[in-house]
Amino acid sequence: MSSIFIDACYGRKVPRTPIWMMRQAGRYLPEYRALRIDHRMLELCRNPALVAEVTWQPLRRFPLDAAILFSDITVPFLALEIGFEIAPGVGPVVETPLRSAPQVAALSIDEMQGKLDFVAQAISLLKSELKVPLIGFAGAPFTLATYLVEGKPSRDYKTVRKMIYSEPHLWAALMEKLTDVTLSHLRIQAAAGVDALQVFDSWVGVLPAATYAAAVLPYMSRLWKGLSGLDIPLIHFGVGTWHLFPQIQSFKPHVVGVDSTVSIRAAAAGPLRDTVIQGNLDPACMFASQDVIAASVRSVLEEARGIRGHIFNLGHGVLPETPIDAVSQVVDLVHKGLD
Ligand code: 1CP
Repeated sequence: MSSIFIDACYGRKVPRTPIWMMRQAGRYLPEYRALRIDHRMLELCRNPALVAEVTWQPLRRFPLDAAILFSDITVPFLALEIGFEIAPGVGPVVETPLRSAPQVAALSIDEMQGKLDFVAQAISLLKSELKVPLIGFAGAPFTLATYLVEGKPSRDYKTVRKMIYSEPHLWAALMEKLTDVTLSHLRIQAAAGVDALQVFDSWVGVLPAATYAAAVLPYMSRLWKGLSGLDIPLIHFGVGTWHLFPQIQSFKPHVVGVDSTVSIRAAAAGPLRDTVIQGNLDPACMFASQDVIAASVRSVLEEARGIRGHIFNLGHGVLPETPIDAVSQVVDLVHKGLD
């Protein structure tokens, strides 16, 4: 498949900037909300035909340059037999938060592949029909740990941060297991035929650089080494990670996704000079007038003008209730490019 998205991931010259949006499937689409009336979120994720349908929904409306598999970073918890649900309007909620050595020791990562067969089936269905690349994804070990240890979405990740400093052996044991979980989750998707993989370390930006170096980087380096045999581009994404860019660049992702607070130009001239950059329109701007949206898109494109490689995206996911016309306008503007 020839694709400007894949070419851009490898830093090859492309005729225009490719675009896709994190959370391009989801609650801002009425056809998604309609499906959710009869199906819980995890039920959608486990049903290959419904996964394919939801993945397709944004592509029927907008000429996006890539699709992203509809799933969630917590889906491997199903294979680990961790009791959890995805609570509407909240996010992942774990029945018994994981905070002790016996709980970590009891996590069984055997036979993940068999238990996540529905993921591979959904990918096969999609690959037979999609005309654009399909991005698979997984949560990075730290971000998975935030849900398992805190037990629910958090603002400050206090329990996790306390564990890192006070119980380094427990933390290391948990990260070892979760690195294997992330590796399996990604390998299953690669074997089923996805064209690129994105690793979401969404919340790791809360850690100081020295803590990341000691408590996260060794596992991310092992993860990236474990993926090096795959012949597809690998994307890293995290929020608020400017201070971590040198360490993130050290394991050599093909692409680094950046949030809306990052100056793409400054990152490309400094700590991300060796990678392609993905981002970073503020998703909130899509609630404004057409003029404001146009100026905001232009500003991202101008920041990225002349850098090694750029994939247009938002700084984080599409917000629920984003006007559909705004999404459409952004895609069209990026396709037209700067004059
Ligand atoms: O319908 C609903 O109520 C469910 C809302 C929802 C959706 C649509 C959740 C719960 N997850 C998803 C899908 C999802 N999750 C995708 C779909 C593919 C796409 O179109 O992009 C992806 C890529 C994810 C990945 C994900 N899940 C991340 C990483 C991306 C990010 O936003 O940083 C994270 C952190 C999660 C956890 C999660 N799952 C759901 C929510 C609301 C959350 C975040 C909770 C929190 O704030 O901590």
